[in-house]
Amino acid sequence: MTRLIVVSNRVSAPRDPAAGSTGGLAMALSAALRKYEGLWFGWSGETVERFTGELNIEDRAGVTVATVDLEPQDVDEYYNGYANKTLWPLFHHRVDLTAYERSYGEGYERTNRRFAEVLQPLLRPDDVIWIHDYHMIPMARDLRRLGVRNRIGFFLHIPWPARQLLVTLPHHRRLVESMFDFDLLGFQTREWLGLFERYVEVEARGRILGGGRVEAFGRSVRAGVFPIGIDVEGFLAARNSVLGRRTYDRMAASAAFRSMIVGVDRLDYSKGLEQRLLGYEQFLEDNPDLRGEVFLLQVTPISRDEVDTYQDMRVRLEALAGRINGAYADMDWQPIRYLNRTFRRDQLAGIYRAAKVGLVTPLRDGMNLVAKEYVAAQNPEDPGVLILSRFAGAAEQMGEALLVNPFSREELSEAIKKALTMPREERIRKWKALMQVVRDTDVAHWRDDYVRALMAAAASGDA
Ligand code: GDG
Repeated sequence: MTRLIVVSNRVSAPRDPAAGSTGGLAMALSAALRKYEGLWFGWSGETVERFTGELNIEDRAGVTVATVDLEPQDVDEYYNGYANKTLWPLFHHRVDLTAYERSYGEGYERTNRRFAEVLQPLLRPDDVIWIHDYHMIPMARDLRRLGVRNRIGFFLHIPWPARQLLVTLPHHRRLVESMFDFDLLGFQTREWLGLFERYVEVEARGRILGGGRVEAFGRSVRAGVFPIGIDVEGFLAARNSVLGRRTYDRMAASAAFRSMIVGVDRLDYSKGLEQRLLGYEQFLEDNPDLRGEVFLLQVTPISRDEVDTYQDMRVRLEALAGRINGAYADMDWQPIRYLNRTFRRDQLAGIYRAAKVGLVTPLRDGMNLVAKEYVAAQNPEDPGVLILSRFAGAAEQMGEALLVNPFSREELSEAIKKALTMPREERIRKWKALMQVVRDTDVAHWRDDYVRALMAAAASGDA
């Protein structure tokens, strides 16, 4: 029996799947594990003084979860350091925010090695291993060094950066070379795959072979595009649940005679929140007659608060939202409702449905699932309009949205006006096309497509 071994930095299998408060990805991966059997391995989120490699194994709603505690130094250097202060900003085109610290790189390599050493004894010869995201790029190399011959796949949830930026990273070749120890590399979009191929051609003098293979460093690897999606049925059930409906009613009442615009994003500089607020301010400035007729509900849970950049940004956003409200609000109207909190999934679904406009304007984003959730939550008879950044991976699939350049306040202002005044037939036509894409490429499709390709990928070896 082939087992699927899922590896990710955080293991987020829900203890109670019915609670539905965890993200779509966690639900999909747990469903995958129930389908194929296997286990989910990663960091427990806890620290211990000295790394022991001791595993905590538990059953979470039919999914076996194996986690390991890390040392505080690993968390500082590998997680907060290399993952969140080096690779995340660099891969989101923020060289200005990228930390080039030798200790971070060393901590990253050490921690990946530790993960590999703990996982290796758990593996059986038929297991297929699926490693997720930028935290764990070198892990296949470390597993191979320990003699692991199994199929190993990698999926990158975030963008692949332009070559000119990636080369600012010391040891960038070493990082990319380690990717050739996988059997399959998965990217969210053709654009990210194209940038990876370009790097390989120019920096590693590699070649793009037929059949989705890339050759360099004397080896070859399969590389393909697997756009991630949402659990559409699960999301529709959340929307139709008691709480989903109740939230919709509450928001619809709160928005009576006004149009709600919604944004939902982790507090992260990649999401373009400051530019979004400035674009919305421009819209208020350009359309005095529409002030009082709209409001923006911006749901922004705090994230990565240990990192200075995120704390600074939090302060700037608070000031910006406060300034815009101060300048434009009236005694019975406030232009922005800015919330640093989370909601349950069913509540979010109700909120999306009550919003006439979904504002999804990241400066760079691997895919962006909020765009898909917003579409899935709409009323087919009277759907809202999605405004989507052309720099989100989702834009490659969702061309029927109003695509914008999120750096331009004028474009944002015009798109908001256009969305608010779009005739119903046009909204329905666009929504149908978008909903088709959301359904056709849902999360089960992503998972099955990837796992099938990984099972079929020839074991890596010399090119
Ligand atoms: C990474 C990549 C890629 C947000 N606030 C609440 C809440 N959320 C949920 C959303 C959505 C998820 O979090 C965010 O997903 P995104 O895709 O928008 O963004 P990242 O977190 O940056 O995810 C991204 C993704 O991985 C998957 O590959 O698309 O490009 O950056 O599901 O709904 N959920 C709840 N309450 C909230 O307040 N329950």
